[in-house]
Amino acid sequence: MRAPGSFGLIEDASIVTENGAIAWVGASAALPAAMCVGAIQAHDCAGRCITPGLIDPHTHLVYAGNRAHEFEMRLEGMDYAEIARQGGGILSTVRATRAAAERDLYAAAQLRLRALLDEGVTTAEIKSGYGMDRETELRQLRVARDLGRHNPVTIHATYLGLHAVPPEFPDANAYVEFVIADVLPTVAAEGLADAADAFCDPVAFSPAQTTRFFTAAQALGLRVKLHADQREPGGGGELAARRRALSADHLEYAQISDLQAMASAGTVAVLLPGAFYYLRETMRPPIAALRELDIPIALATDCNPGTSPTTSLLLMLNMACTLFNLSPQEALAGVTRNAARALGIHAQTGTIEAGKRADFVVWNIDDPAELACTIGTNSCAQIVQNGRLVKNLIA
Ligand code: DI6
Ligand code: FE
Repeated sequence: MRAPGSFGLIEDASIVTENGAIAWVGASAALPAAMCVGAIQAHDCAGRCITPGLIDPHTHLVYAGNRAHEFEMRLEGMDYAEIARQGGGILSTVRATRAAAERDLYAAAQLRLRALLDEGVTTAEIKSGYGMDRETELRQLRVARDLGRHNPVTIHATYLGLHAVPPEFPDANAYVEFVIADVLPTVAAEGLADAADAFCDPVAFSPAQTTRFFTAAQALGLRVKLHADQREPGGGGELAARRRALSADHLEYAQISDLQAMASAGTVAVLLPGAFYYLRETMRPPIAALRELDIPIALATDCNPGTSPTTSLLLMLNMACTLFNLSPQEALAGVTRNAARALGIHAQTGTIEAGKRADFVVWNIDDPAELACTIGTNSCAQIVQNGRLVKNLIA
């Protein structure tokens, strides 16, 4: 996955790892003899296919409760915005998350993380945003950090400060001021997040409010990313690009001006086919223009209880191909090389290259396109994370 445009498959290859990093990769016939001396441990993968460890660059997997009832309501014809107006939606998950003890929140998130990891994920981003009061936001972020400490995965935590306006605030502006004065400084001082995020949408926060929040976050050293142009055009992509955001996510309604700005700023497009599917959205993200402008395309689960209740990143590969017409090669790049870019960690992971972290997955497949062509099939045989064999189904 080193370069765009091809899987870069090497037949009969070897990978040498040392101290958690990749020391060498290439055709076995070219393996330098010097690499094979000393206390080496060899693992024969018997011709299986190896990819970089998968990266899920957009999840909300720390939350309590479920929204099955809203799913039923939507099947009966009510739409997402109407459910939100009646007190459901994001705010119903906020109520459940506020009421949950830290250890219960951890246990619920651990189950979802386990499912993700089992499919070959070695790096995941986790957002807060279902607390909206100081205490619960910090609790969500601590749980995200703890998950990373106790699981074979690198976790990137994101403070989703502007997700919705909680009921105790009179308006969105008052809430933005609270977030900037009372939550953001602690998040930054305690190192609880790597980035800050906002939901820029007519039902959530305006471009002006988002900009104000980004300015405060960046002054504290946080990177930014944005939920942009998901339900209607709103200049989200352009705003993200102007603020040098790592990524603009969703983008179904992004306009050409958004994409041009993203292309010049190097902002990654993170597409979320699970939310597109679950909401029965019909406007597809502007794939042709993204390709034309050479904007890196990443894919993520958006794992959340309301609009993308999935823990399968492999399913997103299939959906990105069937729903958005990505090629299997583009889909795999979306959860490896480009997903790393969306988190600003492409120097450390996302491809199998010397010097990068030894994160890779051994699959029971012959052709890497199989990862995208199957539905609900987990062919993951082994996972190496940070140089350690953390899953092994090969006898
Ligand atoms: N966009 C989304 O898709 C999720 N959050 C956001 O800003 C939806 C979250 C939810 O409905 O609980
Ligand atoms: Fe999201």
